Amino acid sequence: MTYTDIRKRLEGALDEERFEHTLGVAVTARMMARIHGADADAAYVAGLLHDCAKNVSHKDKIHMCEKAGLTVTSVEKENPGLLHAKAGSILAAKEYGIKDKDILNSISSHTTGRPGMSLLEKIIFVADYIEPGRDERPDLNEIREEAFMDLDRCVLDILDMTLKYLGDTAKAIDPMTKETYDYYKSRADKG
Ligand code: DGI
Ligand code: FE
Ligand code: FE
Repeated sequence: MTYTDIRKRLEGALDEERFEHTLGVAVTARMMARIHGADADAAYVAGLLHDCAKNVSHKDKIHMCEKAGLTVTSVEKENPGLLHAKAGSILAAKEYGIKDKDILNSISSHTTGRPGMSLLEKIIFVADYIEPGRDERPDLNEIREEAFMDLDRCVLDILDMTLKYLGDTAKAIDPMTKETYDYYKSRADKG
């Protein structure tokens, strides 16, 4: 599929706001890839597709993941919104013809992160948070600077804010979010 094919298909699969967000993540990821020495085309495609399963029903997401042999955890069953990441990587492979494992992993890990993310995974994780359409947080300017200067620090700060936000709203914390935080925190502490 060409970029245009992917964008057209996504435009049909997502609502307008989500499609705009997707374009924002794609161009942000492409710029970050240039700065950090990652593959800019891979970053663009991963950015485009990272939320491709956002409008899939909860039932279908669970079904897709189980059919693909992926474990669906109890937290994911109770918060099926989390599953748009794993389901997205399945859809990206099946419906958008993506074969690159690093792109598929970047889609799969974009919501909770995971310990030991690749450069591309970190870029997508961060680009999702800082794309220009997301302007609701006052502390985003600092995070946006970090995204280009110190990627690991930026990943850690985003996880920190996400955990605080989840705590404030009393939403269940996915153990993977906490594990990812602990991993990047211990690396930062080691210097
Ligand atoms: O899909 P997006 O909205 O672009 O962004 P995303 O994939 O990062 O999803 C954001 C949502 O995911 C946000 O409302 C917080 C939620 N989230 C992230 N980590 C966790 C989580 N929700 C739960 N319940 N537990 C988590 O650990
Ligand atoms: Fe998402
Ligand atoms: Fe997103």
